[in-house]
Amino acid sequence: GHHCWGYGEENGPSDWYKDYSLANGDRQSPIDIQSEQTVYNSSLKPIWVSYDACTSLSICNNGHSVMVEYEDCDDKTVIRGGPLEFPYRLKQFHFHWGGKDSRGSEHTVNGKSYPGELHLVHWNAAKYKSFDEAASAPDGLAVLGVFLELAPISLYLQFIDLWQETKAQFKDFNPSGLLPDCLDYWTYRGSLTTPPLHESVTWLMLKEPLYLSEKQMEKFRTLFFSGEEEGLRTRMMDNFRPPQPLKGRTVEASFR
Ligand code: 1SD
Ligand code: ZN
Repeated sequence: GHHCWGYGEENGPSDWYKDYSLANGDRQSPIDIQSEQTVYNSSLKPIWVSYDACTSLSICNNGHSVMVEYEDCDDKTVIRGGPLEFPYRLKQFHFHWGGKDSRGSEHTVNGKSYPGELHLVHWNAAKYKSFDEAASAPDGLAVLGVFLELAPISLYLQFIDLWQETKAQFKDFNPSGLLPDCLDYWTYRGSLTTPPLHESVTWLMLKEPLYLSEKQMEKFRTLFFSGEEEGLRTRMMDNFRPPQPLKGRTVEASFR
């Protein structure tokens, strides 16, 4: 495991267990959300997102995705509520997407894939000293997941022209514009969907998708996976892990 995991024929999700035995663990992500098997929990609170005072730092292609990072030195930018006992600070957001619109999301709903999925990654700074410490703790992270769905008209994505850069300054991007109006969600205890696959994530998957145009979906597919020589560079797409076994876990719904 010399950081050589990826999404290719030889280093893709079905090979990850060789370097990361947690790949076969008991609370792995993503999963297929079978809506009939989810359990409505009336005591689940609404998700409360406070992103207004956020400070975005940079946008980068990390070789696996495109990611926007945030300043996370205080509790100005947090998510609360839902099943969460503490406020969780926003660290970064990134995307997963397919080479075709028929695939790309990590979670699926009743077996249906969406063209992509947005992950807003937050950490528990009330209990842990750093993001890295939280990332391997059972209640360390909370990831808010939003499906990407196709629509003829869509919102303006400011960052879409910047992200070819390896790393670019990227100020004043408030990610609340990436959230749908309705914050109904499913929640369950899972893992990072990329190595090291730590079982540290409380997942909050929104029922409502974020709508993007076909043109915007195409824009994702113009990125390259990094670390390869010029001419051999392959387009970044299909950077998703398929659903993993539920292994007895319950998925709770905040809505009926
Ligand atoms: O894929 C991301 C990975 O890039 C990193 O952000 C990690 C958190 O350290 O989270 C995973 S994911 O589970 O949010 N896909
Ligand atoms: Zn992700």
